[in-house]
Amino acid sequence: EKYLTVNGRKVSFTDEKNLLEIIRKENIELPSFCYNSELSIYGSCRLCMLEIEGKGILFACSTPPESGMKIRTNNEHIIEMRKIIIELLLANHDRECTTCGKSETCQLQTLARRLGINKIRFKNVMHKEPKDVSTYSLVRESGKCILCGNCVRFCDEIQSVGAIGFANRGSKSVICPSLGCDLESSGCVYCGQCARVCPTGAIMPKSEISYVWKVLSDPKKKVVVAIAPAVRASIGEVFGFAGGNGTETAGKIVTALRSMGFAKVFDVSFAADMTIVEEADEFLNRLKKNKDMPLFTSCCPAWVKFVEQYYPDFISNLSSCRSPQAMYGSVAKKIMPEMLKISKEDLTVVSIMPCTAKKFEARRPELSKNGVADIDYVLTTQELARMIEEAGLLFGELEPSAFDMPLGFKTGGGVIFGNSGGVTEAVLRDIVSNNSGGAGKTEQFVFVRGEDGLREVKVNFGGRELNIAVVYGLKNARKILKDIKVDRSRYDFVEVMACPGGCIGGAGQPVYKDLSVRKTRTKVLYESDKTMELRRPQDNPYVQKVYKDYFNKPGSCAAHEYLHTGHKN
Ligand code: HC1
Ligand code: SF4
Repeated sequence: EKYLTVNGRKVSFTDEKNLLEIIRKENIELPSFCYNSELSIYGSCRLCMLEIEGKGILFACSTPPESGMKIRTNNEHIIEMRKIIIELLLANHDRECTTCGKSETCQLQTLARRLGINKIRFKNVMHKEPKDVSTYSLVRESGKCILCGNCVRFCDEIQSVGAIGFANRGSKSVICPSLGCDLESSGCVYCGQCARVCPTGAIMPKSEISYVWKVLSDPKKKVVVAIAPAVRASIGEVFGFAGGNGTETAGKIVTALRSMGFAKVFDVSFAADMTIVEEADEFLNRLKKNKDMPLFTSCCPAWVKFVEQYYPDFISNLSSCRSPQAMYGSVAKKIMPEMLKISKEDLTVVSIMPCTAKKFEARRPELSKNGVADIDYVLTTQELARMIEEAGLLFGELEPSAFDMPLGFKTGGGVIFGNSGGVTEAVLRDIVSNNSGGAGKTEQFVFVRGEDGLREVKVNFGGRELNIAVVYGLKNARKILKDIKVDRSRYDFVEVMACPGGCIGGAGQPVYKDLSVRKTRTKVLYESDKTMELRRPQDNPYVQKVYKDYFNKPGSCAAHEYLHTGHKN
């Protein structure tokens, strides 16, 4: 075993690549803006400086450990240097903290407080550019950028999109959309992961909170809302309880939303069950005809935009099924006016998503009828938490209550959607157990689960082998697409989610740094699935009833009108 000492404490290490990893494992706070274990080492912020006996001042993120090193993370000199770094950043920063959406979760603010900075010794040189509000998903404020480069590296290294980059040199350095002007024209796919790794408020999900409060206070309007699967896995983090029981958390969310004035509270997992029923039918048809194979899932809007923009040759491989959010929207707009006894114009449909790209998806012209969008507003989990706070509700104290019917009933298959591999597992629960004529043991497909961003599984199906790829991160998706270009028959079914871990890791979720947070969220959804009365999407009695009343059967003309869409380049 190898040892070094940190602030006089003996610490063992094994294969850690740098001192920062070792020191943080010991629960010693060593600040850094630009270090992110998912990304390459950049070493720009210089905050993780430390003193190593015999070597002087070095940076923890870029120094490999050596046995016997004697390290100090703090002394008067280091603390003073860190203060200077922070003060220099603040002298060039839009310091409207009270009105910043990142207030209280901003790492710059936190560090300034922790270092006791109460005065900035340098002249303010901040140059304020207008906000970039060109997209439905994100807002950029360059005056809040500290040039850590996390966004640039995420977009490049994990998503392989390269929509943002550095421009200019020296003191004129800025981060900006790659093709110059704004994010909308940069090739961005709105995954929002740049915002998740931004330590400040330089890039943030775009808020729709004020519109939703406004419509809630309009006595003429009835507002219905639905929460995405992944929301129940993370909102507790904001209110001091991470993990927990997803079903109970969802129940608390229902109570909160009712007390805010929503007329009906539904579950997007209901629509996820519908998506599976429809997509499984589509898959079996394509498999039979060997047409447009492999089938690509299409519920992740950042992935869909990625294919449309960068791989138009593969558009026909995308499932034509609308995403669960979009199915919920079109079904709600179709059936709710009658159920609520109101005119179409008086119905507002809101969804709550872990995702920034869903805001963009909802604005797609194909997902509207006669110029009216099926989904009127999309809030993120972060925005839901903010609204709960604004409403003065103590989330932890709320008694859970039940979702409204019919769009509030779901099976476990609709809940696990929020995890990478969840869509695949739900499809398998549908097709394999239907095909074998049995109830199907839902636990038999757990092999599609996992933490890797690129997983391959084989499943025996009606005498043949199905080859399936489960992918998250668009760079991984690119790899798979390259393979498929070479060999079209390599896979039968490909699930892609843009965000690490799937929707639970979406950029609309509460911001996290520690990767264990993702594991906890994943577990919440799988545990929640276990407690569901029904686990296979096709067993959802309300889905069956909606088909009977409105869409006849999967793949019917009516189903195509309301539950499918076209993708374009
Ligand atoms: Fe997702 Fe989906 S699972 S895309 O990850 O198919 O956002 O949670 O709502 O639409 O159901 C997101 C999550 C979500 C859709 C479903
Ligand atoms: Fe890149 Fe995603 Fe950010 Fe767009 S939203 S700039 S694709 S990381």
